[in-house]
Amino acid sequence: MSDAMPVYTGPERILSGMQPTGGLHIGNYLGALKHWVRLQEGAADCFYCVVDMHAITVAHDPAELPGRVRSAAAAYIAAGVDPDRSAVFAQSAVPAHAELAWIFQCVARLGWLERMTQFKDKAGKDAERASVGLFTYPVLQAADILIYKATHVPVGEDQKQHLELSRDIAARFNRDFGGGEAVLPLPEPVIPPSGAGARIMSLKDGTAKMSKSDPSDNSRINLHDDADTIARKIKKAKTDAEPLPATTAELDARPEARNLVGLYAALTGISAQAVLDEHAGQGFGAFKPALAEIAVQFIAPIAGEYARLIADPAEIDRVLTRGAERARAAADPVIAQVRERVGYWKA
Ligand code: AQP
Repeated sequence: MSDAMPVYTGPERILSGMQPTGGLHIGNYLGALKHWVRLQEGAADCFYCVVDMHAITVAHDPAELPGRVRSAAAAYIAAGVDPDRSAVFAQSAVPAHAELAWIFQCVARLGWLERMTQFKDKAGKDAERASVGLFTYPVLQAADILIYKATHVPVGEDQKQHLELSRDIAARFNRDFGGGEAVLPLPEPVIPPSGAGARIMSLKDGTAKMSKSDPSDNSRINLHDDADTIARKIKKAKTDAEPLPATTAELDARPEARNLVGLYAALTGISAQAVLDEHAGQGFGAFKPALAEIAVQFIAPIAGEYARLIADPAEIDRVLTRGAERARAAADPVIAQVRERVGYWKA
């Protein structure tokens, strides 16, 4: 669907979230969190939620979920999110997300959802047995964004398709219920340029993205890993027998080598070509310890702050309570306007 006129004129707002499906990893940081931190320096209000409603679309242990929400919130803050500036909260603490998601389920078309590749990846071979929630997940994601009329959404490259769906839903809502007005913005993804951490791959398979819910902890570097664990995981990372080449083009057929070079580049803020300029000709026996040293230096302050924060769950709960109050105050007028636009009864 094209971006129909008229144009949204409301203020800039930032929204993003992560699922509490496991400890956050370096891919989550480089693809998203790093940019959350940068964006909170600007003038726009930032809303950073822990999307626990998304986490229940797959099998989960109810006894563990609250702790995982606290863990994700602690990781956000350890990575540099400032809860005095940005609203940090649990998605389920703001019921308007769910209310708007239902309305959007009636706006989105089945064909749009059927094209979503992440559902196919996550549902696997037995899609018939996947929850309906996993299928409609991108609709809830659109509600997460648009309940705050967020204009910008910092995410990794893997989320680009979902963001396009959010834009389609907003455009369709405006067309059907806007009465000539752009009630909802068409949110823009804020995606790091490729090579800068947009997509970090698994340490065990250079063709699969690094993921919290990968059953193997050795596939990822967690933001809470200690130095020995990081060094061990990098040492065990899958590679090939060739030395590093002189040009990035020569990495194209070597996904694992490309991933480790990309990780080095993202952690040091230099280009992949600059990494090769420094390390071409080296085997992984030499490159891996160099990468491990960089990764340890990078993670250590985040892991230290995370350990301090997670030791005080009551303080994390206070942050989440304050964040939810702020989020509800922003969501309430939007859901009231949307209810009125779709014609819900009101006494
Ligand atoms: N490997 C990655 N490289 C770059 N960015 C990534 N993100 C996730 N993995 C990578 C970004 O981090 C945010 C987290 O999104 P999410 O929690 O909703 O779930 P996800 O994208 O499915 O992330 P995971 O880690 O793979 O979790 P699970 O295993 O639970 O599905 C998003 O902005 C994403 O782009």
